[in-house]
Formats: sequence, C-alpha cells, structure tokens
Amino acid sequence: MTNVTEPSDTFVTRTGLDDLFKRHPSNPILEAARWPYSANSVFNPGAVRLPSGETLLLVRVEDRRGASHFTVARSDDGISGWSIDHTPTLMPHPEEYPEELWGIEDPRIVWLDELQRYAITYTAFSRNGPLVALALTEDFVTFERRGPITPPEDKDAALFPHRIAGRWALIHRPVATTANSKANIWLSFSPDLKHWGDHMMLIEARDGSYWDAGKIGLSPPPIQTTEGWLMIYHGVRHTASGALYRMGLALLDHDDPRIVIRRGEDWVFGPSAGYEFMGDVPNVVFSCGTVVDEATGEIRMYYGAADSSIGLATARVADLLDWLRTTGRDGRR
Ligand code: BMA
Repeated sequence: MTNVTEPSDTFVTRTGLDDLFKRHPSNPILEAARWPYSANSVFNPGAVRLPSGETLLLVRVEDRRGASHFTVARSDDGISGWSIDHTPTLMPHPEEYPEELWGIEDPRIVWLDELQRYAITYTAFSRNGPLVALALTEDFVTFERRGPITPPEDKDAALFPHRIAGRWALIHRPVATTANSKANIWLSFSPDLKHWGDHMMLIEARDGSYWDAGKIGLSPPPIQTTEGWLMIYHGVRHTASGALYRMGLALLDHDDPRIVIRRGEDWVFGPSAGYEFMGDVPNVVFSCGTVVDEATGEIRMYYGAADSSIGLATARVADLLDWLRTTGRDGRR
C-alpha cells in the first residue's frame, strides 16, 4: 500500500504542452537593428498570405518618441529575406483623426471577400485612451480610414471574414470602469461596419491565480477550422515583477460565434526564450497575426517578443483542436 497519489489523466495529457507551438530557430526573425530607418522597436505585426504566395506583415514600429506606426515587410517564405518598406507605410494622422495622436498599434488583418479588400482593425491611441479604428486596403499601399468603431477604452479587435447571419461581427476588448478594471472579450454586430450593437460578453477573464485572471484579449483574428473558429487569446498575470503575457485557446461555433464550444484552462504559449524575457517590456509574447497553410495544416504565428522584436512559432491546427477537445472545458468561463 502506498499513499502516493497517482497523477490524474488531466495531468498526464498536459505533459508535452510546451511542444504545441515550436519557435523558429532563426528567431527573432525581425528586429529594429535590421530596420531600414531609425526605430526603437518592431513588434506585434498583423499577418496575411497574399494571393502571390508572399507573406505580408504589417509591423508595429515604435519610433524614438514612443509613438507607433505601421510598416509593411514582405517575404517569399515568411521566414527570411524580408523586403521592408523604406519609409513608414501608414502613419498616424492626428490632424484628421485626433484619436491617433499618440500612435496606431497592434493591427489585425482580415480579407473581406464581400468588399474585396483587407480590413485592418487597430488601436488608435490618444489622451482619450485607446480605441478600435478601422482601415481598408487592397494593396497595403493606399488605405481608406473609416475612423473609430468603438469608444475608449477598447482594443484587441478583429472582424470575422464574412457576415454571420447577415451581419458583420467584431471581437474586441473593452475595459470595465469598475474598481478592478476587469477586461473581458466581447462580441458586437453591425449591418454596415459602422453602426455596432447587440454587444455581448464572449469570454470572461478568470479569477485568482489563473494565468488569464483579470485581463484577457483576442490575439490574432479568429481562424476558420473544421470544428469552428479557433481563437488564440492572451491573458495577463500581474506578478511582483510586472505583467506576464501568455496565450491560450478557445473554440467558437462556426455558424454562431456567440457560442463558446471549448476553452482551454492552461496557457499554450508563454515567454521562455531570452528575447521574450528581455526587452522594453519583459515577459511578453503578443500575437496579432497568423498565416495558415491549408495544404499542410500548419499555422504560423507571428508575435511580438518583449515589445521589442518579432518571433515566429508554428503549430498544427489539428493538434491545437485536439488539445482543446481533450483538455478544454465547455463554455465561456
Ligand atoms: C498590451 C498591448 C500590447 C503590448 C502589451 C505588453 O496592453 O498594448 O501592444 O504588447 O500590452 O506591453
């Protein structure tokens, strides 16, 4: 007879968790030191694969004042040989868009078939606080700004690529004005990309010691899979040495994304490499874009490391879904 408690099945299935995402050996793949013009840091890029097969990153570049803008970087293989615009691609334009006074940040890109254009939802930052703004583009050369689509404080937003039951749907992250400033993920609907309503809380930050207690937000745009919309979201843990940003998974119903089918309890990707531990904001991995190779089922996640450089991590979509199926829980909590 022994009193030693056997590990539970749940524990056993959690081993090997670190292998879900694999860091690329040439990480960080993009850094300010290799930028064609003076920049403090390059991070949190939106990502898309163009019809030509090229990977395009819309990179958040922070200048030495502290304000951010976006610059396009293109690569044939999505890993190396980046061709970077020699001047900023999209600058804040506070004269016409005062909400961009202190910069534009964290773009999420989605191709909208109906409009035949890419939609970029990004954070516009000013003394009124961060809010979500929308711009449309065909070619990442000229952009049509549609202005703010949410009031502050709100960020971490992405559209779904097509209408759902006749309306556009937006995932975003408003911050509550209650004493604890709890920040949950919300879903809103619009007939025209301008007027938004039927707001509902989609996924709630957990409590206590959880990695995603108190503050969560969408990371890349939702990813269409055979089992529903795969959502990679970030969670923030407040520690004695500051905020710790990690990412976890949830799955939304394909036809009705108000339904949360599964939510993982553990984080699946967190800082562990030197360039993620050290930088302007240590202990941060933060993704705004993925590219999925339909033929191989591989997902490439581009992410900001320590708000300083850009890393690439890959996983198999089937493994992420399998992990959610075996270890996830039902529902939004
Ligand atoms: C979040 C966002 C990200 C940033 C992260 C860590 O609130 O503003 O742009 O990477 O904080 O600083």
